[in-house]
Amino acid sequence: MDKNKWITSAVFAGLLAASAGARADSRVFFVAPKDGVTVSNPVHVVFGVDGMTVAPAGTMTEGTGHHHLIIDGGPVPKGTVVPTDETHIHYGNGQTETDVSLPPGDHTLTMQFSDGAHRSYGPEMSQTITVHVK
Ligand SMILES: [Cu+2]
Repeated sequence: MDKNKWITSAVFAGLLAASAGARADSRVFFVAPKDGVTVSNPVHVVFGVDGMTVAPAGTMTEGTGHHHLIIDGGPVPKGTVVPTDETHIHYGNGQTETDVSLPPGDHTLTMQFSDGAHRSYGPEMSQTITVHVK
């Protein structure tokens, strides 16, 4: 009985440690575009964040990070470095808005907040929306 209680406590402590990267009340969200809208190129994207601070890549201060836009992908697992390619765009100067051109049709846009070394804060610091490009 005592042993089980200790294990439960250890697991709980581990969960707390694992979530230390982002505060529980932090989130990111698309200010624009809105989920489900029809847009035309160039698509103006505005990134929002609550509970953390945008800082240029290389800044390793706790509670800071920068935005990434992932086209037709999904969130990057916590602790994994966000790839750099045509569908994973880094805003390492601390930009909070951008214009992108997308092929006509339906696309998902995922924003992912990551630390100064581009390590993802995980799905809880991401948001995915769908847009229809004319
Ligand atoms: Cu990055």
